[in-house]
Amino acid sequence: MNNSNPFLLTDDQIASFIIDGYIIVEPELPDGYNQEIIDKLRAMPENPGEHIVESLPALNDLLSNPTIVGTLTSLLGHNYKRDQGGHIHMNPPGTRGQPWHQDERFGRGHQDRDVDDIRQLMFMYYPQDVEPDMGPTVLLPGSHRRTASPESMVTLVNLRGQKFSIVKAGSVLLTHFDIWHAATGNKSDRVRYMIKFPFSRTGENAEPSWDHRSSNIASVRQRLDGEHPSLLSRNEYETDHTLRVRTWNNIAGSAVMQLKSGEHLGGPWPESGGATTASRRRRDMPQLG
Ligand SMILES: O=C(O)CCC(=O)C(=O)O
Repeated sequence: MNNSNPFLLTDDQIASFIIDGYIIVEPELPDGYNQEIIDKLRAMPENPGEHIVESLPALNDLLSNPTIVGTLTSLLGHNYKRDQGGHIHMNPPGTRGQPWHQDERFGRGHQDRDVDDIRQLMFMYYPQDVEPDMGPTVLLPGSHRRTASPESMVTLVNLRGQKFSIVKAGSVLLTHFDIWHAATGNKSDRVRYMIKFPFSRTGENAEPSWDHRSSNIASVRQRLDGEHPSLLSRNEYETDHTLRVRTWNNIAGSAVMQLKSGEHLGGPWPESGGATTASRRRRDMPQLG
């Protein structure tokens, strides 16, 4: 692998993606590029459905941008591909927010998710600055390891730890396909556009496809083990941690890590008034800032 490509992600960025399920990149684009895309979007008589690139060939410049190629290669391997599908999400003033959801993969159903792997991503490009009142996308970090029925998600509103994609024009939000997300209501007087494409892995990595250094394994492991579990459910620490390490192992080829054995759960019986193993561990974990 060519580790000298400056556009590949680092081990630390891969660890963050495994933990949180998203990354925001700001590719360097020619002056006027984002405005050109907006002008063309405004001039479109109707939504072209999934024929986005045919209708807007200038998007090829974004898709071949070295930052985008480096990020997709890092997360999906050298032979990643853009899948059929995609959508131009236009969020005009006065639009109400969507319910939380995980996108559906054609033919796989809502319960079949990649909880311990990175096989498909969503690519979301924002051609204009997105201010808080313009209906940014909201997502829940870590939720890509949780499968939920669409019926149960429609009742959810604000979730602890949710993050809004309040971004500069030209930013691309790349998420694990299964992340919980939604468009929020646009309370401004400006249209918010977002162009979304799915991308997939086509083969298994023999070695990491990002800028990996074996000397970083210990610090990556510390982050996968120690960072706060998904905010959705604090009592699933063991599951969450195992799925993170399995995700690393599924994408890292030969650079595998050992899964923890069950032995760390042994030791002295709890004292009266003391804490259970799980709550002791939580106390030891860094607090959210
Ligand atoms: O428009 C947005 O911000 C997100 C919409 C979206 O991703 C969806 O409908 O699946």
